[in-house]
Amino acid sequence: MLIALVAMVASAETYNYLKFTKTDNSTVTYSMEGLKLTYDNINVTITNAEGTATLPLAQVLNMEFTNDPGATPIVLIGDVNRDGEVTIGDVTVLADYMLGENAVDIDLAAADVNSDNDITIGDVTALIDMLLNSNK
Ligand SMILES: [Ca+2]
Ligand SMILES: [Ca+2]
Repeated sequence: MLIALVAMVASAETYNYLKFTKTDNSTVTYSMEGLKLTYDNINVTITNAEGTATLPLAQVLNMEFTNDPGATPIVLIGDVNRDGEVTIGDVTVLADYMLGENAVDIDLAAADVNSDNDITIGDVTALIDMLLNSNK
């Protein structure tokens, strides 16, 4: 499977998107820009210029390359300032936003670190926790 996957990626340079069909027949499409796939026995991890997403392999029915638009934007949770990584800079930007600096352009989906559909001080705390844990 690994060899097949690598060959598919290598031959896919003319395609713009990679589409996964899941066992429930829903599909997710990812931009090929900077695309990299890694997987273990449980998950396939899709990394592209927009971020990283993980799909359980058990849910993947089919994978195909396509030129269809409509790529699913990948949200890197915690990357509030959308620079592709989660750093202390994201805490600063999120804190600025919390302080009412509404001119601050943040990625609201990425800022909802604790996934309660609201941007609160709890997300700042969760983001700091995330950073502390990633530095262990
Ligand atoms: Ca960032
Ligand atoms: Ca939240």
